[in-house]
Amino acid sequence: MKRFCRWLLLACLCFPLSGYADTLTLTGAAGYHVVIDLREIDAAGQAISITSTQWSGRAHRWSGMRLVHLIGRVPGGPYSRVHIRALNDYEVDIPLGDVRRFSPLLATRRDGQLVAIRDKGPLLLIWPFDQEAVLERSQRYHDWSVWHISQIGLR
Ligand SMILES: Nc1nc2c(c(=O)[nH]1)N[C@H]1C(S)=C(S)[C@@H](COP(=O)(O)O)O[C@H]1N2
Ligand SMILES: [Mo]
Repeated sequence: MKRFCRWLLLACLCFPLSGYADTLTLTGAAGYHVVIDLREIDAAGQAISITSTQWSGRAHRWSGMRLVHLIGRVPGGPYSRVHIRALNDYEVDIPLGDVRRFSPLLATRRDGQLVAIRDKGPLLLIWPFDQEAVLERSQRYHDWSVWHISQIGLR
């Protein structure tokens, strides 16, 4: 699987103009496993967050879908944590309490444009840093600002 992810990352870096780069795998209890085309998230994507991040000095208009809405679709539970994995094998485990409290955005677009893999796309988790001062002060929300997202699993 790791080898496949590296291959996929390489393929996407080589063909950055081929449009949507990837899919998102969503998993949950009792073997729940769906592969979602990012087009679906983009189409659902009327949620917006205007904020700067640690990687962009200025504020951008991010659009996509609230993570809470996506995980609300997953049957089973109750769940307490969401595990997020990226194309570069980076992974984090976020308590659902933080997700419900700050409602981070699963962003497919920055200022109206799809985000290329070489620009930390195609899917990024954006916390509302400019609206909630506490996020900026705590290192964990920086650590939880995952880009290159490829898998989300509820636990
Ligand atoms: N896909 C992916 N997302 C990631 C990381 C990573 O290595 N890969 N690093 C995380 C960490 S530890 C931090 S602090 C923030 C900011 O990273 P940067 O300042 O190096 O851009 O991105 C987070 N998101
Ligand atoms: Mo970090």
